[in-house]
Amino acid sequence: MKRTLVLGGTTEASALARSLAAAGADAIFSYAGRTEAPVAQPLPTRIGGFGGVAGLVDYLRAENIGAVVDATHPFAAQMSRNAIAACALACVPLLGLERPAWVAGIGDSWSHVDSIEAAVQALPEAPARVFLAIGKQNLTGFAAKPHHYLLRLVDAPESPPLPDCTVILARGPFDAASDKALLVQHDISHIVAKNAGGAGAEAKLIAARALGLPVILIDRPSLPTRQVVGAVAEVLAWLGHSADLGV
Ligand code: 3Y8
Ligand code: NAP
Repeated sequence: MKRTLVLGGTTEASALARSLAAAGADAIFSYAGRTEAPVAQPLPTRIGGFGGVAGLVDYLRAENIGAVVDATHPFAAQMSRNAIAACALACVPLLGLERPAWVAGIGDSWSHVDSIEAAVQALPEAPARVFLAIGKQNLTGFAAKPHHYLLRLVDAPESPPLPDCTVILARGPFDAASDKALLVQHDISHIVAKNAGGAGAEAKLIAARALGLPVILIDRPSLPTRQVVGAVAEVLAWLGHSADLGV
């Protein structure tokens, strides 16, 4: 019996895991191991990198994987690129489960930048109070600007990531009311975020709209062409076409 490998780490991946478990599918869920205690999944779970493309090819063969669903975050570009290469080499079907990028609506004051460095440049020169909701990777560049930073991280950092910052620990998904209260409580003037899409990270943008705050949004990296769907039901249908997957 062929197994399905789910590359996880997002709200959509967790929803897919619940559907696959309910369908009695033979599937395994994969985390990178970026957080100390990731949310438990209702599927057998592996944690840690595969060891690049070659390691993933070996894994696909050794575990008799018949299909891969890449439900990783849009900014997990290296994992997605590796999955495209490894599935091509191992001749294993690959499907991306991806949420659409956010699009500004009425009342939004967003500026789009194409990198973390461009986000730093887009911040004002005069001191501001910035909600940096981009996790704990790639923070050092923001020290170049004299701002107070509010950081929301999943795990406590070993040392303060920036000279003038407040760290709060939270895993999300988040809600707009709480994020609005957070922005007011910390007297935030600017928000920096990744264009992650999805509902789990959108709360801060809804809160920013309500408060009329500017948002600097970092574009998601581009990926090589691959088959992509936007809903769990489409993944289940795709897996259903491979009858031997038993889904
Ligand atoms: C380890 C698994 C679920 C998944 C929940 C989603 C929603 C909450 C929003 C903010 C933004 C941020 C960050 C964020 C969100 C969901 C989703 C999402 C953003 C967990 C998880 C893992 C990670 C890794 C972590 C990164 C960091 C990014 C925090 C689990 C909770 C900022 C991305 O400490 C670190 O090194 C953290 C690293 C990659 C980005 C970064 O560069 O630092 N996610 N997030 C996954 C693994 O090991 O494979 O711990 O349970 C998953 C979720 N994070 O099941 O409901 O689907 O987007 N995660 C961003 O979008 O900007 C927080 O605060 O508003
Ligand atoms: P990345 O930069 O694209 O990947 C770096 C390396 O981490 C990969 O080459 C792979 O290692 C390993 N890896 C990544 N995702 C994996 C997975 N699901 N299972 C097994 N190994 C994985 O990844 P990232 O941006 O650090 O994201 C790591 C995890 O956090 C992913 O699960 C992602 O969905 C989740 N996440 C990321 C963000 C974000 O902003 N980046 C936001 C929310 C959630 P090997 O090369 O050794 O195989």
